[in-house]
Amino acid sequence: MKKLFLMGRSEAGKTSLIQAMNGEDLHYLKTQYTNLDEDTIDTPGEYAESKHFSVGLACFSFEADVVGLVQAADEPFNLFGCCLHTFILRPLIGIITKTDSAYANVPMIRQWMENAGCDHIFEVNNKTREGIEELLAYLKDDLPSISMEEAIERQRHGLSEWNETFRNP
Ligand SMILES: Nc1nc2c(ncn2[C@@H]2O[C@H](COP(=O)(O)OP(=O)(O)O)[C@@H](O)[C@H]2O)c(=O)[nH]1
Ligand SMILES: [Mg+2]
Repeated sequence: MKKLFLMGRSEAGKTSLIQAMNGEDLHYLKTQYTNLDEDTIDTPGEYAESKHFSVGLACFSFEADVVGLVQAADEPFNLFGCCLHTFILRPLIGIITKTDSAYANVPMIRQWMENAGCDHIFEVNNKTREGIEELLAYLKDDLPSISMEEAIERQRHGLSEWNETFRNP
């Protein structure tokens, strides 16, 4: 299973997403500090909201296999800039929560996530667990491990280490 690191503003639904992935009923828990468990890393939204702390997110991401950008479908503004994937040395995926919200604007959040450079975008409702199976299916397998030489070769071609389309010449 790929280890998933979650980042996003407070109330985006990160902690609830972990509860939904674990098959638990949602129960509100303020995230006071970074929580690590076997398959996930949950961070307080305040990290994403402060320019001083946000650098820490890049550091935590090194502990993970995949970085999940979490944004609720009814978020009124975007905290994350374009090409976010360029300073994170992990695959970046987008997870849109609260798709059930009366104020949901999924196409707008998708656009933000595409601009950020997300490889895959998942839409979930943590309350009903809709969309959770698709996310779990993506996370199911470990990332293929490659040798140092192969990693250097991919970097030489300007490709990410996990790029599936790369073939050795
Ligand atoms: N309607 C709806 N509410 C959600 C969903 N996910 C989370 N919430 C609610 O949003 C609030 C904030 O969720 P939380 O997981 O603590 O956000 P975090 O700050 O990103 O960890 C809680 O009251 C959750 O019950 C969802 O998919 N749909
Ligand atoms: Mg939380």
